[in-house]
Amino acid sequence: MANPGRIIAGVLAPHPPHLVYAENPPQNEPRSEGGWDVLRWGYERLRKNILAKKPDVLLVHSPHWMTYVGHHVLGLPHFKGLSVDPIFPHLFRFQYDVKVDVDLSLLIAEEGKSAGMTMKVMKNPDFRIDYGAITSLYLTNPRLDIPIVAISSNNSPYYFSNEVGQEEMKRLGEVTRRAIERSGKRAVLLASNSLSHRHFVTEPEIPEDMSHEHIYHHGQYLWDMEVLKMMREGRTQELMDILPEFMDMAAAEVKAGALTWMLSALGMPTYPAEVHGYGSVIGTGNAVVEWDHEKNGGAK
Ligand code: 2X7
Ligand code: FE2
Repeated sequence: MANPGRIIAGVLAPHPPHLVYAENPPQNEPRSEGGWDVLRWGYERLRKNILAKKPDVLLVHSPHWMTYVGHHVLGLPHFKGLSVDPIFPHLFRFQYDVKVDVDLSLLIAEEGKSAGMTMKVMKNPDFRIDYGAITSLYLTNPRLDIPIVAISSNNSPYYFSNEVGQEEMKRLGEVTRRAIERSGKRAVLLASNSLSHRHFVTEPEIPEDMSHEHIYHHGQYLWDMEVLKMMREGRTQELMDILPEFMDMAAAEVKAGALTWMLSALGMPTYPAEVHGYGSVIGTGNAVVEWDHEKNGGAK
């Protein structure tokens, strides 16, 4: 067999569209005066590490592509269009043009089916990729020139329970790892999730006016810090155990499953993760966190 594929890094890659808006890329229509700098510097540091590894493919699991029946993957080689945040269309109207690693998408669908899961391959050429996926992908690789695999968030945590949803995402993580091994590719996994998710309901006149930006309340901050401590100390199994409580107490966006999917694919790493940045966006807690799987011996 040729070289088996491997996961070279996992990333907690939050997707507030505000971070793209603040960067003023030519693909995004609205213009800004900046903002949320510490988080954006965190992405800058992450990007240096990730791009130096020369990944073949970036996989992203996003809560804003929610599917009620099973897990969906993109199944056409090329998607181009306008991604719009329905809540913040005045901040994010982004023209994207991405290539998809269809071979890997199909392997994930095949492995999922073999494991008894419901999988669907998205072949609608007019399908609009959600802003969560595009934001995490853009902030990790602004050139958007590395092929992607986008995976939907199955609704099970909301329809059934946190625990049922988490078990489903763990299985999806194992399936994804097996598919990557078969693919022969060097893969980076992006878990497109914020942490605590209580947010403001009134936007300042200037959205990037940082005098209005702070965590929603102290309890949300304490939860975020506890979770980040566990990541930095390599206590991911313990993190999995408290995650359902975190979801309820902090309305955490990890409920949608991306973090569980990614850590499961990595085999619940025990080495320390690196936190590149933490900051609030409309009051929600967001951290850019990297698991360097290759450096830590996770990718043989
Ligand atoms: O989707 C989001 C998010 N997760 C966090 C903050 C702001 C906007 O959108
Ligand atoms: Fe979100």
